[in-house]
Amino acid sequence: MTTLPPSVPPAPAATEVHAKVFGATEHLAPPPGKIEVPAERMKQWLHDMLLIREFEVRCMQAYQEKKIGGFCHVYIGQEAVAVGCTAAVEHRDPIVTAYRDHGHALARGMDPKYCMAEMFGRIGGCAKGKGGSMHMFDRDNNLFGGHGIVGAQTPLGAGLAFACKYMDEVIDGKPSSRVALCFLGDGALNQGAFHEALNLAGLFDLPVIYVVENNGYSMGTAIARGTTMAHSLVTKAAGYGIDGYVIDGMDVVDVYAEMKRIADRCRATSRPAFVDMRTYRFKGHSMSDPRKYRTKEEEEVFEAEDPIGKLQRRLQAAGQLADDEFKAMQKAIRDRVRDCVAWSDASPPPPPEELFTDVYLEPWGPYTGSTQPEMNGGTVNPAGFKTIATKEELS
Ligand SMILES: Cc1ncc(C[n+]2csc(CCOP(=O)(O)OP(=O)(O)O)c2C)c(N)n1
Ligand SMILES: [Mg+2]
Repeated sequence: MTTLPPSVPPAPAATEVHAKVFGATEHLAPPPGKIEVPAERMKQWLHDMLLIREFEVRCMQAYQEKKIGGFCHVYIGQEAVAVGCTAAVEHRDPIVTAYRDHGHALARGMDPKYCMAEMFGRIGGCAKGKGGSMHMFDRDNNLFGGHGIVGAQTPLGAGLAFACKYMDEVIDGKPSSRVALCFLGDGALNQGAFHEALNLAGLFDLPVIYVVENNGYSMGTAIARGTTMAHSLVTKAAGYGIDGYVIDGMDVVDVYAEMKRIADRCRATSRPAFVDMRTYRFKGHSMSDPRKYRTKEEEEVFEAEDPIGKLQRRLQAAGQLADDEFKAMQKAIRDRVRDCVAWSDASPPPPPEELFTDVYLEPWGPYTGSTQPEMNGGTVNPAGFKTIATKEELS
């Protein structure tokens, strides 16, 4: 088995509040050295984080207006994680995530109108309105969901890495060249599936990075109340022979710099990695959470670390972002998301026929029919959905 050098040594915790939320002894690693990121690239990240923030604010409004039903978990506060991580890998590298997935879809490049229509349960959505908030899926952008069962995506992350490695090495006869990113919440750490996935990833040398979006809470349960070794999650990965890292998920430049280093190594060695990404969700778990399990003071400490404000100030201090330019960026994003809402409002709900497509309807399965969403170039044709395989063709 390949031996890897240990991760960067820990630095002191930022404040007592951080220590209270994440534990006292395992702290943030400093960036490995100065990394040059062109201002234009940082501005793109600022834009992408603002787009996610605005999208989520409009989702919350639409939810209040009952345009969005079911569950809705917004990503506000965690934007730097999806944006920094996707920037650190290549577009052909697959990504899979949990149910707090709108940010990942947008960061990966899904047109926000398809994402919003999916939220609204409309035929124009990325899954034709049949998946909803927790099931964003975009094959062209190598996003393999959006998964509602806590931890369900962790074996899928191992499977995606296995498939990529198999295709590269066995089918194409070349070295393994892709890295899978598997995001999970801190709550998923206690699922059996997570441990089975890590065991196989370690055993089979799978190029997958498990990124724990550690926001300190699993619904209303503080991490230390429900998880052993909460102060040092990397020890869980060590048990499977997997290298672990702790990253400040509130700073997109740090996220990018650290993740780039980890992803490059994962790609070169075809070995898995584990990341304790320290972040914070500014809103409740879902739309019906009064947040009684944490204090206002604690929220204020993390709100002061808002990843958007942090990058904005950094660019402004460097003379790279004029006030007018920032305002114009904000306005363009507001207009764009408003258009997405209007587009989604105008999109019809899926017709009854769609109940019988994309499902394991017949015992001889897998599909009795499927239509492509508009996002994938399909024509939405409620009257005549197309059969892609018949029973006779399959037998
Ligand atoms: C197997 C399973 N058990 C319970 C639930 C209910 N549930 C939904 S979200 C959640 C908390 C998960 O928290 P975490 O993984 O930290 O993600 P976060 O919400 O913080 O992003 C739970 C218990 C579920 N969806 N699946
Ligand atoms: Mg959590």
